[in-house]
Amino acid sequence: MENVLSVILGGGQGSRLYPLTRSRSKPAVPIGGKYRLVDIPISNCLNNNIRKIYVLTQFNSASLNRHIKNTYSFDPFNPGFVDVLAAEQTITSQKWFQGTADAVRQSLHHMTNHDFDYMMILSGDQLYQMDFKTMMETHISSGAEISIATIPVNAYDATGFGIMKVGENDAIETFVEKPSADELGEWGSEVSDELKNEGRIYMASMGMYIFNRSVIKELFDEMPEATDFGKEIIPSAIQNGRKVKSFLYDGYWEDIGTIKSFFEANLQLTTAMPKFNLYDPNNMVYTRARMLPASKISGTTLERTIVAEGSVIEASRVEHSIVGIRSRVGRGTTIANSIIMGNDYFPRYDEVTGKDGTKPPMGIGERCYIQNCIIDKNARIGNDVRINGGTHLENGDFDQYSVRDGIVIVPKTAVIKDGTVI
Ligand code: ADQ
Ligand code: ADP
Repeated sequence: MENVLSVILGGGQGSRLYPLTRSRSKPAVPIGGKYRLVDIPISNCLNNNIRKIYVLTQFNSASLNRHIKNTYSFDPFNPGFVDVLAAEQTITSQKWFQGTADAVRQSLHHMTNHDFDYMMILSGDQLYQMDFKTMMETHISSGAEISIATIPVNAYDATGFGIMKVGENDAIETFVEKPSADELGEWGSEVSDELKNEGRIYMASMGMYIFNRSVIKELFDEMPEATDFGKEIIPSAIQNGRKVKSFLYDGYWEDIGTIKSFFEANLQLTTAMPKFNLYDPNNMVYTRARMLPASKISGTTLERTIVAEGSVIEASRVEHSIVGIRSRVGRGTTIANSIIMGNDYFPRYDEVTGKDGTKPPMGIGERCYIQNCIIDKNARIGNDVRINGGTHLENGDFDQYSVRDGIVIVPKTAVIKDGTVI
């Protein structure tokens, strides 16, 4: 895999994950109590021995740069790099990344100095553990110019993906980006009885591509106006007779680009046997090694809950929830179906003891009830606060919180005063 360079598409405006992306770029969004979204594709690369990695992002956030700098270091005996490339103005381009292909096109001049034969393009908002080595071997042995990782999906999901028709020897014959429900009829494929019974007859692109080095450059030259892989580059490459192959994947893979899918994928991690395995020594998920004390828990019943390090929990009950690094939860509080992202630093002693007195300390106060909620980092939730998320709440952005699909999001550093009811 030494001759593979990997490019992680870190996101455009990040509007679907707003307000989690209000003050950080999408790859820096915290997940699983102690990781960041970008740790997933980077870990997949490192576990497959891909060690030249670029993360493309629309805006340069301090927390992303800090996280990458403090987490991924290599040495002369095992060389490699993880570099963030943010949209930048140059003599030839004054614009932000206009789409996925445009992001790669605008960043290409940084990459061509490196020695590589294949470019692997990955999305920054997916949860999976995948064997890239087999995909690479299949790409080479089939003589493909482009390979696309493929997963069978049902009709409901199919309209949100690039859908393809696959012929003999896994050759992709046609490709349409996000077909409408009316168009779907003609896009089904012949699949096994098991998949047919599940209704998964549509071959969807996972947004992961391998391009031969020369091919990506040629395609950009042939289509100078194209800005998107799914909408333009891939369908045209197929039409122009390029050898484009499908690599069928049958493991766990989840798109986590929306608040709802992000929320559900996080809470899935709390089940006894999660589909995404954080305990697999052969598929480690790497993140920043922080020097944090172990968590301290007192008088709390914990059910299906992940508690990250550095936390002090005195709640009555926490259930089906993720409690992130350096969290603080006061006495008598109940938390259910929620993600508490934790804090970036430990609050000062006088804040926690209330001697400061200006606003509630960072963390969650006493006697609160919190359900169906995402509480971002450094938020201050006072005492006797009641947040009961659910579909009875309307979507919207309010003073100190937002609602998406019944999930209440308290953004980073927001303050919810004592006694508030949402
Ligand atoms: P989408 O995920 O809808 O479909 P898109 O929104 O373009 O496609 O995002 C792909 C990835 O690139 C995401 O990680 C996104 O954050 C990132 N990205 C988007 N715009 C970017 C920009 N301007 N700069 C940097 N990064 C950017 C794609 C394919 C489909 C396929 C699905 C699978 O187009 O064919 O089915 O992925 O999820
Ligand atoms: P982590 O990876 O542990 O989440 P980050 O580096 O993203 O950490 O965030 C920690 C941030 O919090 C750093 O920028 C750090 O300087 C900042 N920080 C630490 N202590 C304080 C403080 N007392 N007040 C404000 N910010 C702080």
